[in-house]
Amino acid sequence: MTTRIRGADILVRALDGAGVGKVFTLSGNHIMPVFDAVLGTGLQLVHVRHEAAAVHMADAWARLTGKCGVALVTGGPGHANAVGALMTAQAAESPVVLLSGHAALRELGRGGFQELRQADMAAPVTKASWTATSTATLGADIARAVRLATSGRPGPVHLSLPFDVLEDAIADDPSLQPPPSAFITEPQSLGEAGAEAALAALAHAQRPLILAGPALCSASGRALLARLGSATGVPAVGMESPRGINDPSLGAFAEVLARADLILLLGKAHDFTLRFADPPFVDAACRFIVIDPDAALIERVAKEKGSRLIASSIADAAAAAEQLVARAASVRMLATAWGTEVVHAVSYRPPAWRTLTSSQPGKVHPVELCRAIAPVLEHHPDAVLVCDGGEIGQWAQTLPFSRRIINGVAGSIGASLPFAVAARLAEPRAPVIAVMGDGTFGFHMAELDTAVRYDLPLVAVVGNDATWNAEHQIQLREYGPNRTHGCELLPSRYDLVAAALGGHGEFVTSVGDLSPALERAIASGKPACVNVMIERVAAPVMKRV
Ligand SMILES: Cc1ncc(C[n+]2csc(CCOP(=O)(O)OP(=O)(O)O)c2C)c(N)n1
Repeated sequence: MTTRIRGADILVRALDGAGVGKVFTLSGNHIMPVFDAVLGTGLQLVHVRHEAAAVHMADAWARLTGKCGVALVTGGPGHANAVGALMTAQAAESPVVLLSGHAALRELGRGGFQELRQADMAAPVTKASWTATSTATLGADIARAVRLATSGRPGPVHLSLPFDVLEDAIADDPSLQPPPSAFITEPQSLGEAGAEAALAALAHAQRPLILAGPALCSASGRALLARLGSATGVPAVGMESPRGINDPSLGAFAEVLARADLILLLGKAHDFTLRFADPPFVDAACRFIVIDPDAALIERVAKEKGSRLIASSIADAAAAAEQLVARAASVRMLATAWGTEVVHAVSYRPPAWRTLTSSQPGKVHPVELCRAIAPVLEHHPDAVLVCDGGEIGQWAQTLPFSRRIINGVAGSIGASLPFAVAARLAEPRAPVIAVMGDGTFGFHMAELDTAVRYDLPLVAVVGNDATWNAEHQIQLREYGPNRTHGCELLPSRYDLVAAALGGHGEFVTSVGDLSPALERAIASGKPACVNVMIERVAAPVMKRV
């Protein structure tokens, strides 16, 4: 007798086969067959309080584990809620698959429940976006989605799942499950000639720089960049912030960038983060090499820089970096003193910060906040630091710590609590510290409930200035102190929100109370909020002169 199998079971089997592990989800009519199919399998559902949070969690999971992150949401409004969060994953080059329930194929055009052109809606924020058309090909759809998300420049992929495609049962057959090879693609390799050309050009430059994009800004990506830097003698810098060359993590990097005579863009988009590599940010005579998985991004540099683009190759950034490391020994680099100069610039932090104290009673300066967090990170190299929010997120990014997740090039605030929940799942032992603004905390505060339900201790450190301060600072600068409005918040007790949801709360108004409060929050073993009243100051600007 032939066994019959539902589309939902084929889907779950394929996800299991992909080694996905966890699926971040929020229930809904269209996807209940999938919830049912998960029972008794190796997949774990993590059910959350907002669909965007499910995507943010899948994103953070992917960034920390290097595996594909999967979010599963219901059709129509559930899908619409999830789509916005894909932009953050896209700009962070994070491999995420968004699976959304969908009106049944047999109801389309007839006014089906929550019928929506979902694939069209997700298309601009994904590498590929489509709707499944048959039960028999669902396994192949999943393999394609995972393969696309994780290959080339990693990024999000969307697949809509019509209800009848999930519900229909067909005769089971081994061919319904794609082979392991269907989930992966061989990396695009740099090739001997491409590697030699890049290394030779770097060796002859006086002040070369290698710039990498977000895909190489994970802890392992940064370790690879460090190896690339020492193998070639050319400083290799990862860029993942919307503040680009002024990212406070990069210290006084803008000063050395302006003096570079050759820039190798290694999977780093030529874009606003580099101020389009125009003078005075980049020298008018600076030459470029581009190694990138996307021909369109190479084309962009050719158009922008003309003959100053001296070499280019289509290749995946990580694979290319490994190939450059392997071949670097054969090349004599001239750039050692320059390399030291770049390292000093990037690690620069104003000396005055060591002793800076708040001048406002009842408030802590963001520098003091970072000084209190630094020892926790030093004692726990496996900790995860999450930085989010406007100005306070920039201060937190000055902490020199590579196992971190920031909101990223999309410049979207609000993901930090979902990020922290996923970080705790990826790192069950060391502390997860998420620094965010008070405005930011409000986006996904209900995810503290998710953390409580799944017993995931994390520490949300809220820099509470009762303001959407980044925008307030723009008003101050551009329109003057008499025209600031529409950016005020209340000095709310977010710590009590955490306590009300079953977590731990700390309220801090003086620097002396900060470290003990952090320690108590970590020791509580609960999801915690340390609500710190801070001064309303602008993000740091790192100028050495
Ligand atoms: C999704 C999204 N909405 C709005 C903005 C614009 N924005 C950037 S920073 C910011 C203020 C953030 O306030 P808060 O989290 O309190 O941090 P602060 O700037 O006060 O340190 C806003 C509204 C954005 N970047 N992303």
